[in-house]
Amino acid sequence: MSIEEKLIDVAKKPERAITIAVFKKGGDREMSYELFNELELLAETAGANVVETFHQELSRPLGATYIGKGKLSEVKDFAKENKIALAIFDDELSPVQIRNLEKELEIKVLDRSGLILDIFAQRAQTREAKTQVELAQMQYLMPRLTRMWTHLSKQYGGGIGTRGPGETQIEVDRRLIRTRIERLKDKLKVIETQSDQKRKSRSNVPTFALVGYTNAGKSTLMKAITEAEVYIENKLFATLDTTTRKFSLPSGQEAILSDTVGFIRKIPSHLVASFRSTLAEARESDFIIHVVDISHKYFAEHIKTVDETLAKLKITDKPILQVFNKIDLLDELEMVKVYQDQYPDSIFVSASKNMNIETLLNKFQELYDRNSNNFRIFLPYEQASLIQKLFALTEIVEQKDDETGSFYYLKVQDENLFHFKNIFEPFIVEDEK
Ligand SMILES: Nc1nc2c(ncn2[C@@H]2O[C@H](COP(=O)(O)OP(=O)(O)OP(=O)(O)O)[C@@H](O)[C@H]2O)c(=O)[nH]1
Ligand SMILES: [Mg+2]
Repeated sequence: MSIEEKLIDVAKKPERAITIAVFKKGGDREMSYELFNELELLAETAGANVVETFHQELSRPLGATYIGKGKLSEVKDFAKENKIALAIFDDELSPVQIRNLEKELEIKVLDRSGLILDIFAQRAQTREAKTQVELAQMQYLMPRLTRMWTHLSKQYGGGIGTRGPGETQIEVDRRLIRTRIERLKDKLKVIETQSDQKRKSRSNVPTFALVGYTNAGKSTLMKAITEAEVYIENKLFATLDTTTRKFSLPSGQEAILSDTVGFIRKIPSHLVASFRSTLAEARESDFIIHVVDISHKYFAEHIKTVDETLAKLKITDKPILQVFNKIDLLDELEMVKVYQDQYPDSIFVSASKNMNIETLLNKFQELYDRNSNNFRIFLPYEQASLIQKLFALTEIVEQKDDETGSFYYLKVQDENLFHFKNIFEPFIVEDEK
């Protein structure tokens, strides 16, 4: 077994686990609880069986052991009595904290970042996702190598004399990992160039990217809009790879929709950084569709997390549409009206029950029209003299005649925009709902 395999093997979690969090003193206790629940979900997604949860209110986690002495011994006693093999902490722990906690508790310690990385590693399917996860894992492991080694030497009988060779071994391992990190980065560059080329080849088609908190229903919405066979599951991080599909806007304009990996609170920064190429589809798209699970009690927290992650990824200069999903799960449908007043620019749908998908597509159309010099005009027959100009200044996508005149759906190049508006402004039709 190579050292890398050994390291990953050590990080494998056994079955029975406990979760531990620090709640901010004076904070909203109910909300802290609810958000802490997410760690349990993550742990179960990774395959652990969470037997008990512990929390302590502190103004901030302790530098040496995260939680206080008293709490620590309570946790230790519980772990002993209940044959717990793994303690999962709700924040990213420092290498020192991990070392101290493992020494104190005498069971394996995993932090939130390690857990999320583990889930990603289990779920990665394509070469791209696998490479990205491995890169993030290596970067995460690097500063934590000491404790891994301590653990290994303990496991392999260690004892007298292990310290010297152990330290040397760490240096060797560090070098190995550093080389591996460089190799993975090179590999990702190649993959990135390939997908850049693919994207460029369809540069004329407007692209919409679904982003949002994990489990918000992005893939389900993708399926509702494009009938794509995508993987949908009531688990965190069902999707890791980007899928893109063609679909048509109500005007008939061809467009592309992409679905990608979800975000989560306290996502490890290495992971966001190494998923750049997967998220490139969102970064390069024309419009961002932010999907929110409205049935989640703290969806406002989720919105905040997604906004922050988008900012980290520097995706801030695009038109964003917020879509509230799972309205079928609201206790009363009238609640939609209340939320609608709160978020007047958003659309409310149920992706799995196919509710309001048409309204959503009309909104897509509106976004596109507003941002791409696309116009709908109605030209009465008595204005027929203007038709020559219309043909000269625009590209007509669609035309419909009725008794009094013609509807045109058209595209205008930037250089003709001023001239076009000068003449045709009075004939522009807003939205034909
Ligand atoms: N009741 C209800 N459930 C929904 C709706 N949309 C999605 N779901 C369910 O929510 C769960 C998550 O859906 P996904 O589409 O996999 O969510 P996602 O955002 O792609 O999640 P990740 O890929 O994990 O980030 C699944 O169990 C879906 O069936 C909806 O409108 N109503
Ligand atoms: Mg998904």
